[in-house]
Amino acid sequence: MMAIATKAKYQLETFWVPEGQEESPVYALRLTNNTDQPLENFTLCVSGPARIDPAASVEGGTLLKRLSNHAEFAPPEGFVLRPGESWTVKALGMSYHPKHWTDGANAGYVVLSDNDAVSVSVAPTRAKGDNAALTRGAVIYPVPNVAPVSVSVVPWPNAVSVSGRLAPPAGLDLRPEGGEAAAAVRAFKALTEGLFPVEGIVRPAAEGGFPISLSLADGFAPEAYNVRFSAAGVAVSGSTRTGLLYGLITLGQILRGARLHPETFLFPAAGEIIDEPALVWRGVHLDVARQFYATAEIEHFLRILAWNKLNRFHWHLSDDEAWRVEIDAYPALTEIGAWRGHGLKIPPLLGSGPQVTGGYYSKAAIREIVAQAASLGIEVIPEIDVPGHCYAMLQAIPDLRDPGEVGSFYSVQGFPVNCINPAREQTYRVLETIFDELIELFPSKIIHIGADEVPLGAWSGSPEALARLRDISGEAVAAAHAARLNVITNTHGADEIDGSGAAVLQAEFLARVQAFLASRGCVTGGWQEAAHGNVIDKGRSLLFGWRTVEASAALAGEGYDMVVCPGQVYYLDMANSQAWSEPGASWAGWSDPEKLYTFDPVEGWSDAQKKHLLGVQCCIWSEPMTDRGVFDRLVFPRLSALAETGWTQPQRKSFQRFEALVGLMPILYGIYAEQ
Ligand code: TNX
Repeated sequence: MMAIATKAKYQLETFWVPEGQEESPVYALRLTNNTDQPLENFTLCVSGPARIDPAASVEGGTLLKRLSNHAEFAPPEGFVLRPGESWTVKALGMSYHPKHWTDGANAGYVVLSDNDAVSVSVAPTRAKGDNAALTRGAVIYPVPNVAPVSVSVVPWPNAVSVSGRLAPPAGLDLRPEGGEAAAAVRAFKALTEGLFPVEGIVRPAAEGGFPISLSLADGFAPEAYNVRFSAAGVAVSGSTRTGLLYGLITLGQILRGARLHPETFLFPAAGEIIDEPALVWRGVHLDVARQFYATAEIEHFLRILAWNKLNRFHWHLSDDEAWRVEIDAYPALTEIGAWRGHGLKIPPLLGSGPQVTGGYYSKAAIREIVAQAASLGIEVIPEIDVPGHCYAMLQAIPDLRDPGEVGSFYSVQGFPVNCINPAREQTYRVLETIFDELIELFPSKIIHIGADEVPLGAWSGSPEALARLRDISGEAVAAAHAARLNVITNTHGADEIDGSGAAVLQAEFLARVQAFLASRGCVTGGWQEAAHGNVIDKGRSLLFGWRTVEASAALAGEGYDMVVCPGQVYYLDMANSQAWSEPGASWAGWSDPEKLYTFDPVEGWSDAQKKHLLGVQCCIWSEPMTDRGVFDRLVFPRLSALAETGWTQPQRKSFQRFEALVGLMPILYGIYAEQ
């Protein structure tokens, strides 16, 4: 392992000169030498969302290496960077233009002639002509003195008829009847202790707890509940443990509102809340490949999901940038695939610096997380993204590529040859072993296999794949596909591959993988591209519609069960506004909390199509999440807005009410914007 010096005496600043300025659009990187020694025989490596793509040209230096957003630049031959001086290298003609301060390089280092890496301090990318202060941290939603409702509950329940006002009790003295009620109490106690450790929400009568009886009753839908208030105590009922837990969460929220904001909210003396969710699937997807989140972070995040009555955690465990789940049969997947760093098979990407960074979830950690989720009414759906998005997997198991493959194709994120090969028996052997291990770990009957963003040119240089394509579709299709080799696509968004040779090969692959999963009693989850070729069994699949609501409706019309998660509103890596000063991406659009809240996920759907609607989901892709203050700003309160869309009947939604209540909802890292 090479030494990594940590004293950052070199400084990197990056600039974006947008269209309309005096020069043509330019992405400039300026390195300054703040040491007292000249710097020579060096290169500069950077990573961060911005990619120097093949359409770009470089001035002031040479681009030595590029892997997605990792780039290595060399200064001109013989160049010496003297103390106090700067060197600028520029990229022109980039097909993606940075639009937000998190778009540019957010890590950098200098590599010296002995291969030592020296960290460089990096300032956020500035856009020329824009001096607005850069924002991070969640926007604060102050609780108003007068709110449109008297009790604080998010997502808003479907029937609230409460009256009277009690002095807010100090806490809740929970008195379960029966085993399921006792389990709901245990889960609620752990939940509130985790989220609000010093509030003592659950407390015995001796400490001022107000009596709450809790019992199972017949006649409720699976997640439905009823909370009945009286001056002597509260009764919570439901037909399941989760229903009871949800009743307690509603009660806990009412208690917090009344205790923390007594001028605005009350604790009722009479009346009841009768509640059930509008949609079965109220999901959150988290990409842990682009950035790693430790078990502690995942567990706390799950608590926040439960507090929002969100019930599906779609865990994106692999991608080009990393593989995050321990697989006994293939230890290389995590030994190699879970780590990035200078000199490793996966270089620093997306803001990870020269040091070794990353991690993976051991099987023990996953079991703990899955059990915690189950206790909170959350089903965990694992995703292994295949056959595309497999760069990390292929570093660990190169056998999944045709050894005779020549040339290259690039994914939309700029990874070369990142697809495992559908024409190899080895591919299925390895995947089936991996899926068997996942099935053993995850009780969910849904295994998500990704299937998104396979490039148009995938496998066009693989003799094995071309032979297979010839067998399925004939010589002409195979020849047309072979002609795609080395043709650069994907420079203005993900390729549409429907009808192409890549789609035919992917369809073959998916049909086979799905048949395997079905033989294990599992439903195949996939992004909407899994429908290409119309080969997967609709009765045993669930698709995630990330493009438009119309495209999701059309797939529902074809008979696919759908979860709706359109990128332009439900992708929480998209910025809150178009401003440069906002963090996040905006290739799919942008949405502030109100836009997300008021968005109708089934606009224009027919009744027949709605029969195939399972629910809604927000997706947290992690490319811009190098900074946890960015995470909080992007995810909250939009996560709660999605939760209310999933839970509350459309006619009962009100953004004005949501705005007044959402300030009481917890956020993951507790980082708020400076006021
Ligand atoms: C598209 S939409 C992706 C992800 C990226 C995301 C960034 C889809 C299924 N794939 O690989 O992380 O955009 O917004």
